[in-house]
Amino acid sequence: MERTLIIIKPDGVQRGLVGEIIRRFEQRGLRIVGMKFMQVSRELAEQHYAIHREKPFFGSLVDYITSSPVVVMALEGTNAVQNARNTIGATRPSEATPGSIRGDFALEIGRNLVHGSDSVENGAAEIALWFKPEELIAWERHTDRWIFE
Ligand code: DAT
Ligand code: MG
Repeated sequence: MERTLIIIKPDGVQRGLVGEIIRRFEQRGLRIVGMKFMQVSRELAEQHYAIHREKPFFGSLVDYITSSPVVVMALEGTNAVQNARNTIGATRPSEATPGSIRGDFALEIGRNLVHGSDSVENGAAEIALWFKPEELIAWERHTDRWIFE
C-alpha cells in the first residue's frame, strides 16, 4: 500500500497543533505505520531538502525545520501521497483551501506547519531517510475494511 512521509514542523509543535494535525490524517482514514518526536539535525534537514539546495530560501528552510522539535509520521493508505497533500493544502497558505490544514491554520509560506511527500517515489525515499526499518510497524486496523475497498 502507498506510503507518505508527514512532518509536523516546529510551528505546529510550538502552537500546540500536534493533536489537531494528527486527528485530520487519522480522520481521513490514513493508517499510521511510524511516528516519532525528534529534534532534526542540520545534516538530516539538508538531506531532506536537498532538492531545494540551490534555492534562495534553502538556508531559512533548514533553520526553520531545525529550530525546535518536530513530529514525523509515516502514513499508509489509498493514494496516500495525493490524499495527504490535499489534507495539507497548497504550499502557499494564501492559496490553501479553507478546510485544509494550511488553509485553516497558516498564513505564510515559511510557517506552513506540515510537510508531505510530493510523489510515491519521494514518499518511499523520505520514509527510508527518516525511519529505520524497525521503526515502521505493519499492522492490521479493525476499521481497514470500512475505509479501504
Ligand atoms: P511543499 O512543502 O508544499 O511540498 P515545496 O516542496 O515546493 O513545498 O517547498 C518546500 C518548502 O520550502 C515549503 O513548504 C516552503 C518553502 N518554500 C517553497 N517555495 C518557497 C518560496 N518561493 N519562498 C520561500 N519558501 C518557499
Ligand atoms: Mg515538497
